[in-house]
Amino acid sequence: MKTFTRVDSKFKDEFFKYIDSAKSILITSHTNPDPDSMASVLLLYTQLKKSYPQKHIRIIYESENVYGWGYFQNFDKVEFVENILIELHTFDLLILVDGNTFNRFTKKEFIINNFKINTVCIDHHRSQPDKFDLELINPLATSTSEILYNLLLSDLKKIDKRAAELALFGILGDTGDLEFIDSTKSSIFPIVQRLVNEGGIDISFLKSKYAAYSERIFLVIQELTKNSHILKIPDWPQVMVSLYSKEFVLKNTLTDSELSQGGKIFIYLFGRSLIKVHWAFTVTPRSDGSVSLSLRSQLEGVNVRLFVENLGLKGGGHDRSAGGSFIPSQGENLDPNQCLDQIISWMRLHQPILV
Ligand SMILES: [Mn+2]
Repeated sequence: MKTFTRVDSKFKDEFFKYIDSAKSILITSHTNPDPDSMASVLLLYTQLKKSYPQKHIRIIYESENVYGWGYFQNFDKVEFVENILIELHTFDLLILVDGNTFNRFTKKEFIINNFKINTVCIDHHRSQPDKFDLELINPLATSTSEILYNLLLSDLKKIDKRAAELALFGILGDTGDLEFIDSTKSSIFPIVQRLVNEGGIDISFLKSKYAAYSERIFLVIQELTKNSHILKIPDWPQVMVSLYSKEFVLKNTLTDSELSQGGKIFIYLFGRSLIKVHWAFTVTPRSDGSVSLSLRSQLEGVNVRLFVENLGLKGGGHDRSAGGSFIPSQGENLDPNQCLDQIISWMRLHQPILV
């Protein structure tokens, strides 16, 4: 096992040794992909295919289909499956991006050592990583896309438009359109400058290609706004919470992906800006019977990554942006209101850990 925290020539040598010796490569990332996850798998695929056109490379997510990102190069190559483990034994190299534990890309229990496969991880999360043959984890990077820029694009004489768009898609996603940046992350600005210049990119035009939302998603945002309330629990910073009932989801035949998208827009718009309310989360019933949380926080709010981990949910993320799920036992259909009650009871018994 070799561990790196930054892209240097040693890491590049190691990385391309694995690529050179692999006959078939599986690129994957966490379930319910966000922009950085999707940008990372596409960027990796696109650049590797340019250098190794003959190699068998596939992008597979164990996730429900995702719509709305078809503008990006090679999005049509992304496969969404129910059980990625069925595919796993047909590859000799697994590259996991934007996640650093095996349970981020599959919900199934499995032991990686039972597969004859090399493993590479490229990520920027702070959570405790699993063991990979080669890993590069840099929690100071704004995004996995930034790391992949350094690995695949920074040495190029000129970055082509489609690759620049991908890298920018991921960076904008994980920085909240360049909002969540402090002095530890400001080295992203010259990268953004180069991507915008060489890609000839107008950011608002690019965003119109992937961030526009449908009336159905607007319905989700309206429902969340209507149902939102502020929770005041002793010792805890006030939190904005919103949820919707299973009846609302069924009546409007909303898909998991529409609920996620609406939830993210709601929390992005309203979750961190209310005076004296520094964190927020949404509670969402899912088609597989689970209930998922999406959480955002800011300074003076709660560390939402640790909140999810300490609550014992499946999931993870960053200190100020995380997600997690209550997993039902076989055949069970969890109720969002009961899950929220469970969270509130837990909060009453525990002390908050702030950002
Ligand atoms: Mn990321």
